Amino acid sequence: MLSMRCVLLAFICSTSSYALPRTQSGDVNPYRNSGKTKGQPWPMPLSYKPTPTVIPVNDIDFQFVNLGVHCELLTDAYKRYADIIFGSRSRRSLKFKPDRDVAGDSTVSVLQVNAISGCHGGLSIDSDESYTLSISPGKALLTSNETWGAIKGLETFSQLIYQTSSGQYVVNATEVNDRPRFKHRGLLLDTSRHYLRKEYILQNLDAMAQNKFNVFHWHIVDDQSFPYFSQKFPDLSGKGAYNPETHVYTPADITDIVNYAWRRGIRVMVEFDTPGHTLSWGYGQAGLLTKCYKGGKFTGEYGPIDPTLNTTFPFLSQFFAEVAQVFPDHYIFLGGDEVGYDCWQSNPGITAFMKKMGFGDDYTKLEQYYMQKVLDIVSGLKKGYMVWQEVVDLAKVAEDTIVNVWRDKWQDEMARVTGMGYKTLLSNCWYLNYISYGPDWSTYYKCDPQDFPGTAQQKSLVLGGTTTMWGEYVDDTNLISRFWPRAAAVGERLWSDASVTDVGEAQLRIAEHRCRMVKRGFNAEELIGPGYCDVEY
Ligand code: CP6
Repeated sequence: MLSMRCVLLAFICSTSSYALPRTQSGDVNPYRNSGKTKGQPWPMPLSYKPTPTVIPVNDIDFQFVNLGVHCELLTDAYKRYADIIFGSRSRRSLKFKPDRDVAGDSTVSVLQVNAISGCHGGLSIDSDESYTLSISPGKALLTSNETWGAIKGLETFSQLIYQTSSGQYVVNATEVNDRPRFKHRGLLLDTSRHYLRKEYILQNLDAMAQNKFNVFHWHIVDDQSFPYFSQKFPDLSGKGAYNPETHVYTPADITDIVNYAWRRGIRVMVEFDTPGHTLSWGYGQAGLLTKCYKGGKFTGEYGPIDPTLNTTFPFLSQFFAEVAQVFPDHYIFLGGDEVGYDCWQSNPGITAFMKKMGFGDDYTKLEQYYMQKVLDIVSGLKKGYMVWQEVVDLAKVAEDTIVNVWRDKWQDEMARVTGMGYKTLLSNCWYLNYISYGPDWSTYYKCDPQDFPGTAQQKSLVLGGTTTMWGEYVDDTNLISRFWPRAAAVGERLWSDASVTDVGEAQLRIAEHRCRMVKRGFNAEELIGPGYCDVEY
């Protein structure tokens, strides 16, 4: 009896105990994949109604047919998904020959796509990502209000198709009606602690698309290096990058990344974190950072940006004007976290400024003075901004500011920040740069950003969250495997309905989803425990 349960729940048995399931000699290996989870989507759609009817899919000359708007965004996506579903054309050598048990004139050879609008429309936090998918014998139809919904629906369609043991592509007759729970489903990459090459950033965008993330939060510079190539201030990367030739992102690189993301319905939101976390700015921009003093003497060390010099804000105005042009998204992330006061306190010029301004010895007032000026600069550029949580305690930020909670005791912080009336994002429970032995994905899965004490009004201010990969111990060699498939757990939490919380059910699906990622070429690591994927390497 126990062995039968373990045949059906092979993954669960293997996870909870790490012991081999008990079997009788002569039984088949209980780890063998039952195939029951094939063709199930991740993240779970709002409404997903599969039926047992298995329909053959014609992989030889499968076509996408436009019923709605027509544009390159869609034709590009059709080409991409044809390759994802069936492998690249050159590798498709099998003649389409339906298995006997799935044969008939029910074959699906076409996906009709009816996207009503949005071809040239911008991608924003208010873009409509909803879609419906209807698959029945002989007919498959995808509908959406905007092209962005169609892009999401194509991803789901690609996941519903699977191969039988003989290699035949099939899909179950299914009805899907889907839209995200949260508008902002972000993923943060840190390209300062380690430089990440463009090809890995692009690959990560593909993984994001497969998991329906829609914001790439690009923490592009920090204390350790400045890889952003500024046209107005080339010395910033010239002196502040790890290598000014090879370890920089040029305007052309950034355009490539923004366009690649856009085609997948992903916004690129850049972060320039100030006034702390800015040591690398100092090499190429003399006089920007605070000089630290000891015993009346300059120590040779630098602190946060110096808000008291009359060169600081003209520089920042010009710098952010450029950034606003290079990055088309409406939002710029302005950081504002972890500002230490020691260096400011040591500097005689700053002491004099504090006196003149009547700040007493309250350095939060100086931080507030700085932050307010930066926020005003960016508002003046007609951009919106997001900030780390510290900032709302300092400055009068614009009403529509989006605040990212990252510190511990996140439930209290979410209650506090939404209580102040701000739109809020959560990151604290999704630091995927932390690793531990065993299936830790379920802790990410269980964290719900609306799970804090507050009114319905407060909960409605939660726009979603961002999973992070702070880069101290991550470079090109382990970026993908450290993020994936664990980030998929966050992807489902942010996309699927709040009622989708069954870890046992999710475990079967995420194991299959991880295999699907491996099949698409991602080095997505094992996350459940012993087992295997039906994948041709
Ligand atoms: N870098 C920057 C970081 C962190 C932050 N800002 C960070 C520190 C500790 C944890 C998580 C993130 N590495 N610029 C804070 C937002 Cl636990």
